[in-house]
Amino acid sequence: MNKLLVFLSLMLLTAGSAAAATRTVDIRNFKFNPTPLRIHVGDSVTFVNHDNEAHTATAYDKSFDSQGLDSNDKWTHVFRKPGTYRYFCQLHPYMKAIIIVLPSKM
Ligand SMILES: [Cu+2]
Repeated sequence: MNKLLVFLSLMLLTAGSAAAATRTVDIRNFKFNPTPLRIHVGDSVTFVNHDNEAHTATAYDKSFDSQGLDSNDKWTHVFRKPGTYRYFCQLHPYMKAIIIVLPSKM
């Protein structure tokens, strides 16, 4: 019985801690992947350019901008406000994607 209680307490503690995650958006063949990407407030997103061509990850609302990423460059941004973030590549404006930031897990 005591062991069960300890186990249940640990489960609750684990579920209650909102550990920030780091997710990756791969830029490959002139596409952002995955999109849409759903994350939580406090999570980080690392953009990785796998193309032999420079790209940017730039929010339409200017809330983030990777600037130019050359081949194999990475850039990380922490999302601190919930919302739907539409972004694109300034060098290839037809490259568009979405990150949805949900409120933090309680
Ligand atoms: Cu591009």
